[in-house]
Amino acid sequence: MNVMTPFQATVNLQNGVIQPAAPIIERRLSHMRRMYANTAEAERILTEEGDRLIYEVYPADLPEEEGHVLYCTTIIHPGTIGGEFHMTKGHYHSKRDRGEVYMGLAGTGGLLLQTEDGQTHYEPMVAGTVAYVPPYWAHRTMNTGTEPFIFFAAWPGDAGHDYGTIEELGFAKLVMQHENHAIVTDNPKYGA
Ligand code: S6P
Ligand code: ZN
Repeated sequence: MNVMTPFQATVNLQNGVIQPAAPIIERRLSHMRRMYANTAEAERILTEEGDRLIYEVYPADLPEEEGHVLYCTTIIHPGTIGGEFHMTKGHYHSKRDRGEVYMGLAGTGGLLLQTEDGQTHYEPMVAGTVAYVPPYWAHRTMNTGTEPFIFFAAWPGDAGHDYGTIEELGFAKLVMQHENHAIVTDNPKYGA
């Protein structure tokens, strides 16, 4: 039996920084240039404006093993690409029957979910929203506001991440800016 020493960490509720944490993960537009529906606009931004920082993840330094509960914060910076809100790559868990809990800490955002049998769902999130990702649902978050959107996540240590399925197929829905709010539209390229 491998007994870990208990510990605590601090989450800064204003900027999402966890201390102590493992090395920060940065996701820039170049890491997800084909994930935005308007790929021509993504390429234009990369060429003319540079490689935008879309989001950052502060992961807890924990073993990715059955029995542990992993956690992190995610900070999605505000902005749009061709009207589509800045978002995470999104993934299924490799073990599809592993769920997850999200809690909004600051800003305004959304959680887009879908199943492999074609169900889709959208939950708006603000500070204090606890959003549950049940087993079998792919999940992607987006910043639908004008300030950084920050949330905390906790999930089973053996869940794993399957990014390839989303990279290949995308999400069936897009979360777009329409005047001053978010609307969920069909992804014209989904399944194409
Ligand atoms: C992990 C959990 C989140 C995301 C993070 C970044 O299971 O769902 O911590 O990893 O929000 O999103 P992504 O899709 O790049 O992992
Ligand atoms: Zn997840």
